[in-house]
Amino acid sequence: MDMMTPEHLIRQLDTDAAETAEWIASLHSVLQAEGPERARFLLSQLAAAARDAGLNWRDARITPYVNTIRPQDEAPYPGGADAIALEERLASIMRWNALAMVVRANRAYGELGGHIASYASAADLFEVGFNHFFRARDERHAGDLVYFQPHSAPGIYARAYLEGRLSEDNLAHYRQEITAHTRGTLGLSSYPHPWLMPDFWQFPTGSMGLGPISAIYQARFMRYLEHRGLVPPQQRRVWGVFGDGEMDEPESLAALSLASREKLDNLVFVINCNLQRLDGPVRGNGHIVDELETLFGGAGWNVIKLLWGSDWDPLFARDTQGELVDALNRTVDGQLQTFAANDGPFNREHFFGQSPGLAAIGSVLTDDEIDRLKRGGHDLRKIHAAYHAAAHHRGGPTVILAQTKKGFGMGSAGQGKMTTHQQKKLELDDLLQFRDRFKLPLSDKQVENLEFYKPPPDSEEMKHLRACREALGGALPRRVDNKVQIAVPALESHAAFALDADHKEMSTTMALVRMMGNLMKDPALGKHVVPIVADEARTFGMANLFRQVGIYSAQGQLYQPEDIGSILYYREAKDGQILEEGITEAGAISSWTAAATSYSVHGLPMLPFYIYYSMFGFQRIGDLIWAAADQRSRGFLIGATSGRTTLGGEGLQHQDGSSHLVSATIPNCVSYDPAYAYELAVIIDEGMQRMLHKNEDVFYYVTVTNENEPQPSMPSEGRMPARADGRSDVREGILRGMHCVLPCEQPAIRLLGAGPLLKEAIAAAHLLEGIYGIQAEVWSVTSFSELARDGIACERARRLQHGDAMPWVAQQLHGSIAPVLAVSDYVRAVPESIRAYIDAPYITLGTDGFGRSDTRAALRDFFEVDAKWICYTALAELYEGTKSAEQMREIASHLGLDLSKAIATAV
Ligand SMILES: Cc1ncc(C[n+]2csc(CCOP(=O)(O)OP(=O)(O)O)c2C)c(N)n1
Repeated sequence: MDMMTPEHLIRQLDTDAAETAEWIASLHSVLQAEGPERARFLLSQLAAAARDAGLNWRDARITPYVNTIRPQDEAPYPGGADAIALEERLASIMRWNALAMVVRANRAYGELGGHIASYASAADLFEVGFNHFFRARDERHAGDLVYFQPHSAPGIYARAYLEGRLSEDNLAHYRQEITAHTRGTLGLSSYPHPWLMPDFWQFPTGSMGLGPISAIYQARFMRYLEHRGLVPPQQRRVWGVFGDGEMDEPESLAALSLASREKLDNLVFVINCNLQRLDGPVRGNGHIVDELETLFGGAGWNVIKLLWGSDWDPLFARDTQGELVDALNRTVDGQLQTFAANDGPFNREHFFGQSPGLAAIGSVLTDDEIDRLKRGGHDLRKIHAAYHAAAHHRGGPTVILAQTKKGFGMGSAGQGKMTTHQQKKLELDDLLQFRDRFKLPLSDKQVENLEFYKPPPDSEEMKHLRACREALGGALPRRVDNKVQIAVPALESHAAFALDADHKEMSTTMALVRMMGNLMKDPALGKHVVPIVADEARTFGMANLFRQVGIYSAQGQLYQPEDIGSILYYREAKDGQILEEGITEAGAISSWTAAATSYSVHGLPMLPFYIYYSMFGFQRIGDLIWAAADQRSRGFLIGATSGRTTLGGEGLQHQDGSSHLVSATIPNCVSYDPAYAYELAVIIDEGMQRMLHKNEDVFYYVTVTNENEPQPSMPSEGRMPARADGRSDVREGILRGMHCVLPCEQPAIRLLGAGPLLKEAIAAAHLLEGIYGIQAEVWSVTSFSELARDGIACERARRLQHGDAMPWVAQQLHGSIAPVLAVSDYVRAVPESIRAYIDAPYITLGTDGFGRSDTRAALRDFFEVDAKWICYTALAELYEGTKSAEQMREIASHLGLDLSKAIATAV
């Protein structure tokens, strides 16, 4: 063990212990005589004097390895010792049922997996929350929001079982959702997944790190709604219980300063510091608690260390020489884990045996008592005191660093073992030991059969369990699927300029921002719109919104902005509508998710538009979008400055060729890459109808570009089949993925152009006709992914139901066998996704490879997606077998193309 801890060094540096003692005595007398305010003042004066003297001194920010809350400051436990005894029994029962659930599943099917050790360590942390703090939503209170550590899910199910919310049958189908469904029951998802258990889980946390950042932005969004007067202020809190290993994820710590900057005293993190992660210790050679104390404290959080149980208090009282505290300070986490994994005699020898003073302190305990010494996170009284202090803390968020034992109570089968995270099968002996350890009223046979246990309904435990939850508003977690509808304004009211654009020049980004501005003026919908940006509003021409609706700031605006004189000045306001997140796509998407789930979380539908550089969306924060999808988000993600060749000079890291490939993999994400402002208008309108009016759990990903071009009006007729009312249905084509923009009687080739490359396809059609006399038809493909999904569904329906379902793309291209050539500003895999549904030769052009800086024209030539390359590719297809290589080279040279150039994907 390394003996050179800071405290050890301090002892060595203390050249005048008597003088040190005098200073400390002075502090104590000030504290006693004049109280903590004065003591704090004096300390800050001392620090200032040290600074003036050039001492360059700074508080180490690490406090000793003991509880922050002194025993005498602990809030009394509601119900006292009797309640504690009942709650401990309940926790034991939940521990058993959670364990039985996992072991049973794995006895039957070894492949199912599951975790015991995480909940074993977190059970008491959860139980104090459930019994005394976590407020559920009822008619009086909108409820707290609780983020549950994902691997503890079995424990949350175990509680719901005792509460009568889940049946034994449900528990027996843990991690068997498909089988359960075939048996007419509900299976239990591995981790919190609102998609899979929509009446139960509110927040997905399975991917480490997403819970913490989401919880922070959720607390912030709660404040936003209050400050904008959209929900009444209530004492609501966001509680997040997370793992200490999980804190290594960048997202876990990324938004800490936002929480303190915005004084989010509605936010409490409980970090379950069992000192282990999956493979081994989180910080074997240090203290994760101290590291987190420094990080959270430095970010301005109120930090509460909850390390030792009440049975340690008398030991600390006897520690007059500070030897015990010293020993704890220098015992690193790897060693603490070893102590957790071993019994009383081992701990007496190796911990208390370090010095005669320590041995004397430990001598009052039997080996069994040493074995049972509790860590803070397993002591209900201490946990309650910490939660109480956190709930009453004002002016900022609180983190409780709760020390626990991983696999608590699993004995030699798991407690503190390196392998405990993966432990899901226990031998009978271990199970019997567990039963005895937690005094469960189960016979050996019942243990062997892994029977679930529920005390009789009129038992003291069950009465207590019910009374606690009733006092807190009912069961939790519970997701409410509100069906509140918001009237969607008529399309013409906000998008007439796009529908009748009449070749006015504008980019689709400009059109989007203008529509959004109009929507925000709508009397019914306006206040529900939440524009979100990550420091890019000006890039997207949104500066006018600064003035129109203001930028949200919890503090209002405490300064005179430099541009106060201008009409578009940078206006921050407490009731501002725009969420300007700064340079954090992870933060912005977390805000978006909070707004996009407000319909359920707050019973108040909101309509968020998060507008960002498309490259920094699915690629950068794809997992957060995946979690938002799981959470049944509703809103718009706007991938702006999108595409590989449209962003001109921005180059490799910025040019996006893949977001549509990724978005297509998210089942409830509806993606579009529109070319025209009127297409965009129709898509936004449909999205609003589906999300706000029909309450569908979908969200939209729409790419827009900043390329200014003449915008056509929406055609009043097209090639679409006439509807019953006689009008052609361009709208349907836009929404289903393609519509014809340049019809032709007998095309020799059909060109499918998407997004910004539609104009290249049209120009190619003119080249083909003008130079080569070849008739080409042009289609605007607004969504390859919608076409592909439809294709997959029809193909399956034909195979399984033997009907004649025909994919939309096949219907549209039906009646001709002319080759089809598709071009996209995204990788070729995007247009390739519809190949199976095209009954003609099909060729695709796309932008595989790295982006680079140049003009749009140069980039489109480089990626071989401009009008000339489309023209050449069409000719190559049409002349196949009829023109020689020499003739094709001549054609290329006539078009100005270099056939010997390197492929864009070359390395
Ligand atoms: C992003 C991500 N990476 C990896 C995992 C796999 N994983 C699941 S739990 C776990 C260890 C968790 O340790 P900790 O946060 O300390 O929680 P404990 O189970 O110890 O309470 C890991 C690596 C995951 N779920 N998410």
